[in-house]
Amino acid sequence: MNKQRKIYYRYLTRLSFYVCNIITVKKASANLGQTGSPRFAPASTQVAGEAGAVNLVLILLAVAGVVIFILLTQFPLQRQKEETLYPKPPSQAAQTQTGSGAPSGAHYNLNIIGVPKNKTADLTGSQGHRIFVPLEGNCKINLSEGDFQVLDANCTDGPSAFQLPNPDPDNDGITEYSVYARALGKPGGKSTTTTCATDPVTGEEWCSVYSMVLVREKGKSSFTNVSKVLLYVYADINGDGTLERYPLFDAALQDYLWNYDNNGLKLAQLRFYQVSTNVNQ
Ligand SMILES: [Ca+2]
Ligand SMILES: [Ca+2]
Repeated sequence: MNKQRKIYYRYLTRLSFYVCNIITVKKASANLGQTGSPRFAPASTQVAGEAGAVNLVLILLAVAGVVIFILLTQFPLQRQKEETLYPKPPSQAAQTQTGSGAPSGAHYNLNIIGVPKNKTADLTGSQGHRIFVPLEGNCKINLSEGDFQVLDANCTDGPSAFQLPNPDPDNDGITEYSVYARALGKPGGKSTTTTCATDPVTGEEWCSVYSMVLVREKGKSSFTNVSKVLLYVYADINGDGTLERYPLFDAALQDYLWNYDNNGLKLAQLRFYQVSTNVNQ
């Protein structure tokens, strides 16, 4: 029981005590009138009747007092408690997104920067969060399992390398993390990224039937969830007419990579968030 409520109950008890006291005093005075003046029987009956009426009024007042006290004390207390526990509705807090279309919160950022053919990529001042790709043409970003890290930032002189965690070790379609992407830079560019891997038995390379297509339109660019496209290979590997789904680093395939096909996109921005995505939907 909290302090405020204790005070209310103390006042309530005190009020009841006063009411009882008044009733007792009234009853006593009525009895006194009856015993002290036996000759005035009609008068004492009148006093007793008045005392009864006063008692009824006092009891009604006491009941009303109790009801008012309950209304005053209980409801403000409950409301205050709820406000303290939930400053924001939980559903609203969970769904909070930034204006960019990506979730809020900590994330790993990776910039894929398009470099014109006659320019060389400046690899100095690296913070390890970008990969240089040809502004026009194809490039392979080899993927390996581990903490988020750029292992080879230059994709203009051959394949580059990126490391990222296993997105769905049990392959139930619920990812361990999510990846969001958006196109930035001068309007007009476009890139297509496809996840591919090699069958260790036949040596055949399989590419997912889904690709991430980023187009730089004019104006504000928003993030979209590309987890299904960048973290899985969907292909009919056994030839039964149904697509198989393999998350990155599934043992059924090997040498996972992103095939980056650039058509003038200056900057593709990827963000990895510690939230899951259900790719079954
Ligand atoms: Ca999973
Ligand atoms: Ca199949």
